[in-house]
Amino acid sequence: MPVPDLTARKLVQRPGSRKPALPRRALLAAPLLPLLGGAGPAAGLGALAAGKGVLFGTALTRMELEGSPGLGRIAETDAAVIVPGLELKWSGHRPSPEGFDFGDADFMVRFAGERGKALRGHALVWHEALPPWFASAPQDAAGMRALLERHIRTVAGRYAGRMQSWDVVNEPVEPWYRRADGLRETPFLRALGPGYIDLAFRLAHEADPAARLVLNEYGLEMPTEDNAARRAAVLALLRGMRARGVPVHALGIQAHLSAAARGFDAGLLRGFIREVAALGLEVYVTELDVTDRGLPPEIPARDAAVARCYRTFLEAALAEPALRLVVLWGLSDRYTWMNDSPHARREDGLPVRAHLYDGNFRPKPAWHAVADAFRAAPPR
Ligand code: 9MR
Repeated sequence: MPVPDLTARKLVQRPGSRKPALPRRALLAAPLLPLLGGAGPAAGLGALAAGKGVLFGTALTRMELEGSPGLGRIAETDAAVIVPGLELKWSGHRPSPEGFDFGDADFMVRFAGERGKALRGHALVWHEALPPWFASAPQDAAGMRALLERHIRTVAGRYAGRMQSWDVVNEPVEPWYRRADGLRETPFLRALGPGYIDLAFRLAHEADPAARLVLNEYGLEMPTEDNAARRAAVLALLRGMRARGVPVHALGIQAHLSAAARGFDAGLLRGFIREVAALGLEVYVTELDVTDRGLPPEIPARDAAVARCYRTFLEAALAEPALRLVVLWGLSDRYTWMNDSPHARREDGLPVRAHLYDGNFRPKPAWHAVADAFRAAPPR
């Protein structure tokens, strides 16, 4: 049986630029990361969230920032933490097996540093967004171990002290494979077995002992059988990691939501967050966005439903004190992966209105819904 196209991310990667890397000294001279509380502008969502002890921000890319000054302005206002959306993936800085090209990643680190923003790294190990040469790299245990060691030491080491957190392993779970442990079969798993996950976290911790280390996963928030299997696999994985003394600090719930989906169960989400917290871990919402696929075309109705979805989800998640970070997977409808995904894009061909700002960087009802959710949240 062929592997289903479960996530279907089809956007073309921007090839890494050839600009010289930023000297390490310049990186270290950037303002030290503002952690919880001190980050963000005087107004905006970042400040509202910080008032409740939550770090709030967005993913962005260099290409988007260079294409739209308006995007930089809203990010400056609302985000206290910036996540480079492409630049820290292997495809973003590994042009060849030998080489690293940190031009784009350094641009993003500078963008955040110059504005006093925290940074999160995404992602050290992911089965997607691998460069073309990866397929012909050694896939045996020794070869894969050497590849991971060099990659994580180099990348996490370069930005050590600058990252509030790192997504160390992204999307390791996929019940479709029917393994007892619920893990996804990836080149890393095939070469090294499930131990590749522990290995990646240990390497990341050695390279950047200050960063919070995150296991990031999707499909965890809905009361469906599929999501239940994912929750169970994630909990089992995290429990084992904690028992083995692996340096894992948080679970990242991606939260790619759908405004048309029915049956969201706040109690179930809160119960899951509490189970993760009971393992001694924090919980982050790492990639929040809301597709309006399946809703009628009228904009006011779509915007209202999307806003409701943001508010309902965040009110539930923020009610749990373990929830410490909320990152949106984009701020404006001008740039969204959802129009390129057969699962998230609209069937009528209209662009999705999935984010807090429209394509011209004007705030939508969703912006106010997120603000209201933070205002209503208990402090932590
Ligand atoms: O939004 C990202 C898109 O622009 C990229 O083409 C794609 C591959 O790099 O990744 C998308 O972001 C994904 C994230 O890295 C992991 N979780 C799902 C996100 C949406 O597909």
